[in-house]
Amino acid sequence: MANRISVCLIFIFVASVLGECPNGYTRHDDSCYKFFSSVLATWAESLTYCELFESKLAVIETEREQTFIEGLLRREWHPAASDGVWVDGTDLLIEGEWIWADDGTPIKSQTFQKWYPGEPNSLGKRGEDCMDLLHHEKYNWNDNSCERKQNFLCEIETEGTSGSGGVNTGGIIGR
Ligand SMILES: [Ca+2]
Ligand SMILES: [Ca+2]
Ligand SMILES: [Ca+2]
Repeated sequence: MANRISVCLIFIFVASVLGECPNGYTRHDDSCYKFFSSVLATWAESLTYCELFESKLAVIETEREQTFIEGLLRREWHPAASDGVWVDGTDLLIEGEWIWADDGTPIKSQTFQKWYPGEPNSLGKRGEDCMDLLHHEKYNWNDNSCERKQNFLCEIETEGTSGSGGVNTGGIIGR
């Protein structure tokens, strides 16, 4: 029994060193992604869901990442899925100043942005302060009402070989 447990622990250890994704998550570059397409949640609820599974709402930093995400959402889309998919962007703190909630990075400081033309438009009396990807707008970025219940995309940033090509940068992690 004890042996089984230690074998099990070794597997978990090896898996985490190799940077494998937890069950249900899909790897792309240094991250793992999970599209929760059967849960409807407000933006804040979806953030909590992601945390429950050791992840965060997706932070989209590059065109390459956006393209992967579009493919993933398209593949897993189904007729009962919501049109919008929550990701981590918000301007809840200061209207018009979009940040990634995870670490507060201003989105305008990022070279890559993919707002749908005319977005963010903060529609309606109460405005729109949370970012989603709209299925009918080819998963370009939109601002939506944070209270809306819809599906969401979680991301785990794994450590290990960062950058492309798997260059060994000298083992900063785990030494
Ligand atoms: Ca990311
Ligand atoms: Ca807003
Ligand atoms: Ca909008």
